[in-house]
Amino acid sequence: MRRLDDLRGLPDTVLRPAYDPWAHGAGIVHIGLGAFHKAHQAAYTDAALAARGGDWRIIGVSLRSADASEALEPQNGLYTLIARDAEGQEARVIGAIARALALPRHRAEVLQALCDPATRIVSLTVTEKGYGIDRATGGIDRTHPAIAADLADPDTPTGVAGLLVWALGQRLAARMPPFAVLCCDNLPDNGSMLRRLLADFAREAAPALVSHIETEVAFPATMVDRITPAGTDATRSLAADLTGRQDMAAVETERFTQWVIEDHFPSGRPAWDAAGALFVGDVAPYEKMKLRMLNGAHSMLAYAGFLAGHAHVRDVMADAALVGLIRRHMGAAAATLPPLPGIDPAAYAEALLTRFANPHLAHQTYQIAMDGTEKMPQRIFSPAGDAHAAGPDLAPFAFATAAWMRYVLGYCDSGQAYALRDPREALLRDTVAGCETAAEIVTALQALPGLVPPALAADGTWSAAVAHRLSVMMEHGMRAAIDRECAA
Ligand code: CS2
Repeated sequence: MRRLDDLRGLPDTVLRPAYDPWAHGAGIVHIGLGAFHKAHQAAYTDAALAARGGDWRIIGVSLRSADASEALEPQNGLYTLIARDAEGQEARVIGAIARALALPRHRAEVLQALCDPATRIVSLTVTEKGYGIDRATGGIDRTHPAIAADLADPDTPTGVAGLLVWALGQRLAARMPPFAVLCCDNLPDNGSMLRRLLADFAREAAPALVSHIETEVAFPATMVDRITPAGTDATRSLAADLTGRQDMAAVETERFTQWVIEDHFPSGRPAWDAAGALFVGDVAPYEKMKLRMLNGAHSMLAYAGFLAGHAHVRDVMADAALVGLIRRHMGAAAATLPPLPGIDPAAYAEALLTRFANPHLAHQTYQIAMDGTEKMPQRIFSPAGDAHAAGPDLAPFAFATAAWMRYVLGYCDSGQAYALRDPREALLRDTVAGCETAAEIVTALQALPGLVPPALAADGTWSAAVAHRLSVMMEHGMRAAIDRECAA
């Protein structure tokens, strides 16, 4: 079968770019060329190019793996995006990606793209752990491998902070305007978070750049949303069936998509609004709602579901007791949020339940469970802290916290072991190794810096509520713990 490398001869059922991709230059460097970017920002950019044109194609960069580059470069950046839910399906070839580079292989090209005056935006999806943020201070985490390497050798950058600070320095020296830095990861206040990180890195690596970063570089905040599992062989064979082409870069996602962006792009931006993105003055309330309701429920159901034997989110949604707990969790999370004009939290929660139940998405609970120490603070611990300060019922957060702690033990109820896949895996394992009781585990894990808000961890009622649930999970298994929690 021919490889998908041009737009000719595709079946009529497949949508294709309503513009000539090769007639448009690149204006964005995107770091983190994974499935999520291909299903989200690249799709919005593709639609924006079709609607309004502009030199806004994307130079994609992977910091480590060459997989995305090897899949996309032979296809001239083209790939099939398959969006499915119970209501329907759409296959669309995306033309927004101009190049797919891997830093270890294409270092000179990546650095050149970052310093190119045509590059007006650098966007990122490197996952929470990709940045190297110290959760306790908001500054750099010196134990993060890329931060450590780039502080030692700032002229050969390998990580986000190192690359961006280096490139901003080159541009400033050449009297070229900075690019806007657009963080598209699920982190609270992601724009200011990244600004703080870069300024802190520069304080050591390039002190003359600190005030430039703090005052002259734009870091618009965003809330991104589209549930996109990692692509599999099944994705690629579905794409081949739909397009009649071999497509090594195909992505499957849901039909729902949402992007809320702070409109602060001094050197311009694609017409993402024409593609359905919402531009607002303050993204924070949207980000908080999504992190606490969608991602918070996701993490809770991933730990509880994985340990109850559910491989995928859609299987969890066939477990009535767990669905009850997910609904309860979303209600508790919604109670910690400020009202958002035009958004009804109850309707948002119901829509999330429908999205989670999407029968076509093979979204693994084990995938969502990974990187817990990077996800739990903003998804569970910080809303729990707010709920604690305000006084309402903490049971949903205590259950979610206990489920994560049970997962950290690293073995299923059957005794079978699994990898935690957390950047602090070794620390977590050491922390719980000497503990004998659930209460000891709770105390030890809550004492790790930057995770649970200290005022919450210090409250004996909270810790007892978590420890009680964890002991049920350890003694009677996750299934029984879910059923008991539901009956309570
Ligand atoms: C998920 C998210 O893997 C995870 O932790 O909660 O990737 C989630 O699917 C997206 O944020 C949805 O927009």
